[in-house]
Amino acid sequence: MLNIVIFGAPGSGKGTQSEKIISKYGLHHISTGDVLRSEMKNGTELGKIAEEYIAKGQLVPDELIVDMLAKVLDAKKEGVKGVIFDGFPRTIPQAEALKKMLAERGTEVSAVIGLEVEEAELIDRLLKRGQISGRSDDNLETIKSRLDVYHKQTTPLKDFYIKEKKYKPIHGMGSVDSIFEAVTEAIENL
Ligand code: B4P
Repeated sequence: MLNIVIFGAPGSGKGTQSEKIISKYGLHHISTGDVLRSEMKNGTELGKIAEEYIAKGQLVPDELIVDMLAKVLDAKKEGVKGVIFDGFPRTIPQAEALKKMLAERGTEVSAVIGLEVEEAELIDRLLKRGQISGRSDDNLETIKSRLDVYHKQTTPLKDFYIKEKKYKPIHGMGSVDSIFEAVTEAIENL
């Protein structure tokens, strides 16, 4: 199984590069952001709770995310070659939960692709997306709190995965295709 975690700040290109990885390697895509947005659209109990956190740029509590992820993982199609985790894990407890969940299913994280992008570029991309996405979190105030949350709660994961020898840094500036070339090279070298 090829299990890839795509890691990076909001706006670093996780969703964008995930789409390309899926087409090339036939992996199953799990984006916690997409699942949460679908729950919000359907007005579920989880969606209502998530909406409050997302609109403020905060992370949805770990226990809700971990339960949600376990269900999505078990619902995936049989026979897939692996999974791409997009936007998960975002905290150390989530990373520990993922390790345990995968070990229980006889597998593990193969690599963590870290998209490294300068802050000004992140803000620029998200503001641009905000003009068309209609997302409640793509406005300047919420983007700033998302970046703050990212620095405080998510960046410690980089060291977690460096210690596990799984972290592959990728220069995430430039064209989508040139970044994908670097991503592909990292995957081919696993
Ligand atoms: P996500 O949906 O994961 O949103 P994101 O971090 O903003 O990343 P996204 O994938 O959308 O952006 P991308 O970088 O691809 O999460 C949304 C919220 O849900 C979180 O803030 C949190 O509240 C909650 N949540 C999700 N997962 C959670 C978890 N595990 N735990 C707790 N809470 C959770 O792209 C951004 C833009 O840049 C796009 O418009 C794209 O077109 C553009 N772009 C990409 N690459 C580019 C390039 N090379 N050049 C120019 N533009 C580029």
